[in-house]
Amino acid sequence: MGRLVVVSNRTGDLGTKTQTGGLAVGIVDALKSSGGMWMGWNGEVVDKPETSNAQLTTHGNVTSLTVSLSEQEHENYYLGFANKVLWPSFHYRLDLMDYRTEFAKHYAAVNRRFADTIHSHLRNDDLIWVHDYHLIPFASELRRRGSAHKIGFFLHIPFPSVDVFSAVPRHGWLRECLLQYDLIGFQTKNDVQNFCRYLKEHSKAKFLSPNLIRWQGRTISIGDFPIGVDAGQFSAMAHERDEGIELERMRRSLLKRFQVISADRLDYSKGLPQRMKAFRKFLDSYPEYLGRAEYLQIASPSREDVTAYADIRAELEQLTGAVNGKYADFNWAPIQYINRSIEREKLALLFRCSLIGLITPLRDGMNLVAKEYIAAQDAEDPGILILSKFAGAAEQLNDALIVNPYDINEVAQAIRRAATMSMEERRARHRNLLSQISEYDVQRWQNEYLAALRAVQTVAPQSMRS
Ligand code: GDG
Repeated sequence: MGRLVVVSNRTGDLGTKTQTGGLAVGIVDALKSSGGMWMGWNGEVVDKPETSNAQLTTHGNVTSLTVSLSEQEHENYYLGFANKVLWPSFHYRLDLMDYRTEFAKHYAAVNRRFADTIHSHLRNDDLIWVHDYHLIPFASELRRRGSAHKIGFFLHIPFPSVDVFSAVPRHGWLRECLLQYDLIGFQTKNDVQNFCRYLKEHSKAKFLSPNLIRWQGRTISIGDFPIGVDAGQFSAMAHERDEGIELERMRRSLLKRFQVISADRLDYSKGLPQRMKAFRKFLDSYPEYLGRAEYLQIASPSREDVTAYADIRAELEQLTGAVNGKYADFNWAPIQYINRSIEREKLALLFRCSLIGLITPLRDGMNLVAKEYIAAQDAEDPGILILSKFAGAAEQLNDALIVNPYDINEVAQAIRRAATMSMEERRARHRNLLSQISEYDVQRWQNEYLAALRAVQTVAPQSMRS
């Protein structure tokens, strides 16, 4: 079996024993089991990066290959094309899309530089797994250099409907680039459908079967591979400090209080203002919960150099102030809003002692927080997950209370329903949810993706049409 080569915008930390995110754990495990290389940006922005500046470090049988970005590349490739064009449009926010030709130029150039950097390090039998929207043109750049490797792509964010994708400038080019992969993986069946529908309407690709196409002499597989979490590890973290949790529980039950929790990167796709308004609506409609229900929103800072992110932050601060100003009392405030990242262990504990996990993105590829919230619960006294129907996770997690995040009343009603749900129903729902996330965990995600990539039939690459 050949090595695994992972390429992503940022690399994970191979040096530390405990990886912070579930995704990093999955990738590091896969890399260690077959030996391999992880390539990406090292997070540094420098004056003049060159291919020869790439850093190579080895940890056991895994090598990390990193490059830095120039100011211009960071501005145009990362903040520009990736986060002002692809991120908003793939999340159905065409209104926030800001396209400029230099964004696309640098996006292509950085992908070219990534391909140049890694090319001489590749072995013929390497299996290459490329991650996410930053690197769509990566395979086409490698093919241009004669690569006949099996190259797979996995999109972590949603693939939008035909009308939305075809509104993205250069979508035809993006399509041609995607079709240079051997396996194109998405989070959900809905994403696969959107992509296939787009191909049928906008390309001459021939469908050999629903998930297999023929294009320019090559065969390309398309599939859904819903990403999961390491449920056992997250649950263990949530149960580490039992004593503190019990005290917190007792305090809450004495005061007849309960906590609603959300944790997200502060991103406009996550539906934070709508969620706060739903909580306000819940308090307006059910004043008996004043003094009892607390909503804790952890919003870790993200992409602060992009204006749309600063705007959403200001809106949240204003909303928190307004709701607390109206309802807070000397010993209670309805909303606790934390605009910084907190330790993963603490997050797990907080999930465990919160009665309701309120996860209502307007769009999300999957949403790992929803799965982590389930993993953190006590089977005997589990909390309830309220989940947006527009999170990829909703395709699997039918036993959550599924809501339309745009419908403030519906979300407020769901909070009420959760607050009054019987223990029997809570346990039954949690049992089913836990078995879902345990069965479809992060290990299974990477096993199934890599098995599908190994199984693809490749033929010699064709040069791309411009
Ligand atoms: C993209 C897609 C897809 C959050 N706050 C803190 C913190 N987190 C952790 C969570 C979770 C991760 O960050 C967030 O993952 P999500 O999946 O919820 O969202 P994105 O970052 O948007 O991820 C998404 C994912 O890729 C994987 O494919 O599911 O749809 O958008 O693990 O726990 N972690 C710590 N402190 C925090 O304050 N330590």
